[in-house]
Amino acid sequence: MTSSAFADRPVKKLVLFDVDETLTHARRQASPEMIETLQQLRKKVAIGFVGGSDLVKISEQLDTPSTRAIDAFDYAFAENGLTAFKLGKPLPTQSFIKYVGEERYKVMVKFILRYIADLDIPIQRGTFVEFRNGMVNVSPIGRNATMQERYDFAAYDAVHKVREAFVKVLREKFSDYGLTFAIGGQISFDIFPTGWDKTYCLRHVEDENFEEIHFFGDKTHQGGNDHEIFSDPRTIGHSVRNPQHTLELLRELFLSA
Ligand code: M1P
Repeated sequence: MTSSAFADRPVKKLVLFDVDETLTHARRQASPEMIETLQQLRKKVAIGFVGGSDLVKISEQLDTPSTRAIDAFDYAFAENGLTAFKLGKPLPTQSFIKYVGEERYKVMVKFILRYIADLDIPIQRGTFVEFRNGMVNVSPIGRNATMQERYDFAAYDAVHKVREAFVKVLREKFSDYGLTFAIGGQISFDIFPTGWDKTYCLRHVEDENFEEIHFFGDKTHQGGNDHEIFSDPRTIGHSVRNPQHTLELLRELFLSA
């Protein structure tokens, strides 16, 4: 039995979505077609997003002029669910720095900044480390790269594996920290306590006893930041190529009847 929170939904299922390249193109806004399809879907089932980004960035992508993302979805999970809302109301949270501790964090962040300083890549910009509530995001090019610089870095990284080499070093050097290093987007990777991947958000939905929990994501391969929740026994995983593919699957699986 689900609680009365979703009594108006005829189907007692929850459908969760990754954001970048699943609901929207990377760091872009959702298309009107996607917004409309999600509204239709929400009449049948409960829906939620679970992104690695912080809420500010996800809101830029999923807010519309009339509705905030945290109101348009039943569950809004930023930073893998470390920032969480149910029906527009905040849920309890934990923090990365409390888990790691100031002293250990200082050792790691100094190592990261030195490593970045020694990188020889075509261009570097600014904001190489973004400290968030539930994770730290590290970007070798810097987070304030322009859109074009992002695409160029992603292409360069696909060949030169800058991020892969970086996380390999970090995994070895800080193997006793209990942390996961996950490459999720185009220009960066995330560092969070092991277990605080996207499966973290599932603890916030347990009380609803949904008959099924579906998850749609594009980085579902081993090492991708959708992998754990995609392959978790509590979810039915769907691997998508892009937002258009998500729309096709939603129509086929939920909206055709
Ligand atoms: O797709 C999720 C990722 O989105 C951003 O990655 P990037 O800026 O590298 O494209 C980041 O917010 C990252 O934390 C997140 O996992």
